[in-house]
Amino acid sequence: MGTQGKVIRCKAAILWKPRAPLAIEEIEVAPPKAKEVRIKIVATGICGTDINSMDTEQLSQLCPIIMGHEGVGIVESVGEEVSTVRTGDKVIVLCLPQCGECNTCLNSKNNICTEIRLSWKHLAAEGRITCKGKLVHQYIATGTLCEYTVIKEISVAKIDEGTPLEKVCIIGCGFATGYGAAINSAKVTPGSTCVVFGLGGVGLSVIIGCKAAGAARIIAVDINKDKFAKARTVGATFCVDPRDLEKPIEEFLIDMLNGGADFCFEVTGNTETVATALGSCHKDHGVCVIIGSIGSCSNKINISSHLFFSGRTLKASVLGGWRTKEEIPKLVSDYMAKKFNLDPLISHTLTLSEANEAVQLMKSGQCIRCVLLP
Ligand code: PAD
Ligand code: ZN
Repeated sequence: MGTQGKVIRCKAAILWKPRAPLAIEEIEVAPPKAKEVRIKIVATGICGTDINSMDTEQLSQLCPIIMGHEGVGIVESVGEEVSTVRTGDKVIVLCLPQCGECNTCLNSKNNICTEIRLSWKHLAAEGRITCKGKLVHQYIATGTLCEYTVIKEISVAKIDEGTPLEKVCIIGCGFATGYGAAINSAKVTPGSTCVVFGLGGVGLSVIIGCKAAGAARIIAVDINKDKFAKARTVGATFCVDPRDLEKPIEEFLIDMLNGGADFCFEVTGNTETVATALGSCHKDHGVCVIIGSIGSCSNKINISSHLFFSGRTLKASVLGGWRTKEEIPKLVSDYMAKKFNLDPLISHTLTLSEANEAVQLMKSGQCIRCVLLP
């Protein structure tokens, strides 16, 4: 290939400061070093997490930063010691890495590889990407709103040759997160009742997971009624806007579901909705899973102690509990085997140059997932 070993100049959507629009800039992407992979990004989704983060002051010390973390592409070249992918492979970017060597990867049942610290620092391959002479960070150690990127081998997995990349990019975060929260984290049981708060791409994926697990009733809750039609398409049996009710939504749900839901999911990202979702669970056995990345890390969740004078469980879920490098490619294969449909989740398709339009579509609540093509 003509580009191997050379610096690639290409486009990226860069955030120079919080709350600013994304700037489409030329970046320089250096060749990958040991255990790194350079990827030609073919499609990338925009997630609610990108949108929320872009407006937080915490991102200011990381700017300039390439946003995006739901990416797929083709390996352009690999550094030394890379053994799991090679040039020409179709790959999915993993915003939660799996190193295969840390205590979590080797022993534990959870999926939080200790290399997640790269994600918190927003560094994938330090110093490999520059713009106007400045080092550029990569959001959640990925930064997929670009034409080429360099990331660690532990943050990328090979997927089937025949995969339509423009569809499966959203498996990289939104779909895997929601679907896995139902299947792996909550372990939704056949015949159960489920309530999903927040009907974005992640919440709708929770509904798909609840349905696949055999839930009998799936209640979809959002303050934007425009989301209800899609929720019904993917499996919701009842939709409700809490603002239309005369009593608090948890009281409404406890009455409707004979004491509360078996499983509730917080997928709005609001701290207040956590207590609401927990309070909507059945007091003796209800399980509440928090998925929404609850705003800033300094936020506190206010939960009345009476909610725990019984047997409720409150738990968190990161990237749907999947051990990413092993299991995300299997999810892609499941998509190819038609075990679930991603079409209802992709409401818009634009180009990388239209990244700001995609951000606005997400902010206005009109969009489930917008996939950006080069
Ligand atoms: P989104 O913005 O598309 O969807 C959020 C939905 O919540 C929208 O439909 C809103 O209208 C709705 N909503 C907002 N406030 C309320 C409220 N008070 N009551 C009911 N509904 C409300 O985002 P998304 O689906 O891409 O992501 C959802 C959250 O999940 C977001 O906080 C994101 O940061 C988080 C997330 N977590 C992980 C993880 O691994 N834990 C991964 C990916 C995304
Ligand atoms: Zn995401």
